[in-house]
Amino acid sequence: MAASPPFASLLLKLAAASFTTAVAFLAFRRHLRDETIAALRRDIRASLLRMREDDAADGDPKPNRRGPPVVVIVGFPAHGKSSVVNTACRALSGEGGPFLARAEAGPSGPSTGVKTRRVFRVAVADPDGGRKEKVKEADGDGEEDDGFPVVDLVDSPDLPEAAKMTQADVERALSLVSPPPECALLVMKCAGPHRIVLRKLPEIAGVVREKGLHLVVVLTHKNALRSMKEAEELRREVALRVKSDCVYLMENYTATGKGTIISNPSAFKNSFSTHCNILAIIRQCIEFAAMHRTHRQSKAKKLSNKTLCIRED
Ligand SMILES: Nc1nc2c(ncn2[C@@H]2O[C@H](COP(=O)(O)OP(=O)(O)OP(=O)(O)O)[C@@H](O)[C@H]2O)c(=O)[nH]1
Ligand SMILES: [Mg+2]
Repeated sequence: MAASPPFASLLLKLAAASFTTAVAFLAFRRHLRDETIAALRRDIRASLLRMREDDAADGDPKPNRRGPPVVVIVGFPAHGKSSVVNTACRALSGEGGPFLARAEAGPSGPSTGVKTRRVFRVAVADPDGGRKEKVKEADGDGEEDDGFPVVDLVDSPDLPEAAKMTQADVERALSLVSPPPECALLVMKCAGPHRIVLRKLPEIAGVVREKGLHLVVVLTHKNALRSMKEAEELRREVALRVKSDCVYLMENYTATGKGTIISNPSAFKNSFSTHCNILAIIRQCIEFAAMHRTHRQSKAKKLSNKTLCIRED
């Protein structure tokens, strides 16, 4: 039976109203998401600028200045260290469009990746201003990028396979970095067998703490987990083993995903969850780096005061 004209027009109006509501809801959600990302970037920029001001106020001659905070990325082979660098570069510099890899990520499976330490100096885009951001490989001399708040991400050579790893390997991975790291980011993948890796976590966390550094853990390949419950259980177990709540789950941006330059450049879309996670991780690392710096400075001051007292005596 055909609907009568008033009833049909009512249906049409209802459909139009529902469509408008859905569009408004999507636009509002998009706005909220953009605001969240912008707020995270603003926080990161503010922390970096504060660190730079403190550094300048310290009055040290230039050679003693620390420069940008240094975050070392450590982990077992092919767990996603280089991909974390690439994801961080994309999110921090506010990039859109096709995927652009800065760090060389190897194929999945046995590690074939970079065996030398590489430092990536990443400038953080200003969410409220122009897009003058850039990423470059740093020469490690502590020089600031002119005017941009920057952070140094060190893609370190991997640790040996978990079964063969010793404390000395972790120490070596941390001490190879120059200038010395101010925070450590441990990368571990959720996919595949990880019992042996989990067993090694307390050892790694112990060495990192002995070096006076804070540890942040990122669990990559998040999409390989079947449920939220599984993800939460893994997160809790890792947090327990490393004795820290700073454990994040994340799906990296990778060159093998859909929408890369080769497959379909226009199809690569930023993910809200990946952006949020990596920015939260970097913000945490910078906060830890700032704490580490303050602690070192106050220790150095105490030491110099003591020396002065001894000389006066
Ligand atoms: N699905 C998925 N793949 C990832 C993720 N992170 C990394 N990969 C893939 O895992 C493989 C290894 O990643 P890399 O970033 O090269 O890992 P790595 O730790 O730097 O490896 P080595 O330097 O060789 O030890 C690559 O094929 C990446 O594309 C992730 O979160 N999800
Ligand atoms: Mg690598």
